[in-house]
Amino acid sequence: MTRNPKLYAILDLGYTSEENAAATTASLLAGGADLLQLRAKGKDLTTIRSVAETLIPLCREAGIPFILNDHPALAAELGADGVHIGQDDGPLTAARATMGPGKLIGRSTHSLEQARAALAEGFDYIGFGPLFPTPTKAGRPGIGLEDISAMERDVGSRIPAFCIGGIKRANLDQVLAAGARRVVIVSDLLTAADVEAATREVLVRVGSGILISAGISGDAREIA
Ligand code: TZP
Ligand code: MG
Repeated sequence: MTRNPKLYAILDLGYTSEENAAATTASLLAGGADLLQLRAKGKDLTTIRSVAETLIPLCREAGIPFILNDHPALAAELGADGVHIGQDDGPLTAARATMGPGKLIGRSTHSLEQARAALAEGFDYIGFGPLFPTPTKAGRPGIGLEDISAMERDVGSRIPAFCIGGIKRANLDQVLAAGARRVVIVSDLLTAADVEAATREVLVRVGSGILISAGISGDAREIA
């Protein structure tokens, strides 16, 4: 059944230790995260592989797609449900060829123009941001809230588009009021005293529960 993803959670090893990765992921999933990404900047492939192998069964059990940040070849080897790549990580066709059919391929976008380009290229979903400057992606300026409604109109109505970057429970209303319909929240969830409760709170606040046409697209519907 087609889902209407609202909250994309990222297990970022910059915030969560390898030892706590599985327990924290279990909390994100129990709280209702719709997708789960493993982000492990600066970690070697052996570490990423071993953490991923503990998270994938949790995601499978929850029926939630497991997405690897970067490393399409490792994502394919692990049998991940998708891979997330940045602006400098090459074209969709290369990632699609590596991953094979029926997998989710997402693109980070940092402007309305890049969001439109990712849609035109055929990505399954996008991240849009960072809305605000954030230590999780240090050195990148915030793009602000002004373009969210145009992005939702042009891109988010066609493929899932997740606003990202500096979003917290404390500013979530502002982001939603600007027109965001789906979000990624990293540090505010991973550093919450109760990760499961924080995740659930975000989901309730973002989700109207109304199915719309822009579900996960194509073959990937099956795993979403
Ligand atoms: N891409 C754009 S902003 C960002 C990524 C991975 C980090 C978001 O993390 P946080 O902690 O929710 O600001
Ligand atoms: Mg990348």
